[in-house]
Amino acid sequence: MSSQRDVSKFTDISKSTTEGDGSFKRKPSSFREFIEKDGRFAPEKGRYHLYVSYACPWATRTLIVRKLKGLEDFIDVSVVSPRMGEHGWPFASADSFPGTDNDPVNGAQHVKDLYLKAKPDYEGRFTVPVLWDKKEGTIVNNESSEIIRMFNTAFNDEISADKAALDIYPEALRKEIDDVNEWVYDTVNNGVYKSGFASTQKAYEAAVIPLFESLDRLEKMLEGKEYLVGNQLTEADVRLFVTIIRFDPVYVGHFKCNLRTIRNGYPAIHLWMRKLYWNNDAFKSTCNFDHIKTHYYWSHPHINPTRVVPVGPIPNILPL
Ligand SMILES: N[C@@H](CCC(=O)N[C@@H](CS)C(=O)NCC(=O)O)C(=O)O
Repeated sequence: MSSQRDVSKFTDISKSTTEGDGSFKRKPSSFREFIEKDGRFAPEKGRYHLYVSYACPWATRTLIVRKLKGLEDFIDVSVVSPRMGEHGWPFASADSFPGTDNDPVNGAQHVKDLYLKAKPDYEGRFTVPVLWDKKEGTIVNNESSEIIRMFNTAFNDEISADKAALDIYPEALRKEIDDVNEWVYDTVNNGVYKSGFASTQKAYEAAVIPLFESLDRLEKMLEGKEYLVGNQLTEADVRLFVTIIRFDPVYVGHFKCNLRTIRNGYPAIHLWMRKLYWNNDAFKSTCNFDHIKTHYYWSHPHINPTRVVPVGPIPNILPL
């Protein structure tokens, strides 16, 4: 399964350009349907398939919530190769990197094939995660922030009572979670990309300074606390974790986010991250440092033309 249309300007990230001022602007996701009871996409066991990369922070959010909510038997997963090349994300059939899957649903060679099957005239980035509906043969949603909201509630009638009771977006904390998410997304989750993809000194500094101001702010928020919002695990923790876990191994070097490291500069964030990782398997089992490091250092030849992957830091994450 592969398309005839030339979509290389969308698949090859080294061909993507920054804005006129050298800054990186992320485009909004295109597929925005929801799994919901009595809706077009009903919460049926085995109906949906999740395509992810272990390397991608946005995709990893969905893997963490899938695991937290015990949805492994409801939604199967395929993991792409971390080496995102000229055709975008490849499946194992196109690049058999260890820990990579074939596509058992569509037989796709690359993630772009899924998008073009769902929408032959699609023009946009071919991103993961992709939540695929086997019944209609289309993409339900490719926006991680919405996929995790669906996973939080859509299957609650089908899963065990303890898993259904776990609510990472509880009514009483929504306002606070939304507020945190907003600045964390802009300056931290996307801030590392804005720093790393900036093509002028000015655009880089305009991203990296606010990034570290936000880390300073998060450090204060997490002092003496287990979780970011309230006294419970919420999606604010999930959304921040995927960036922080990649910080020292990748963003410090590859994206030039090197004012401080998490392990040496932010004791409260560092402890919060390690507790989530070492004490909760949903975080540890969805984290693959080999995929993470290989992806960034290999897939952005405009930033790292030699594709050499640094050996450190050793270890990738310190013990508790
Ligand atoms: N808004 C999307 C962003 C996903 C995204 O940008 N994924 C990156 C990997 S980390 C990707 O697949 N990029 C491929 C490309 O831009 O060609 C989400 O949060 O789900």
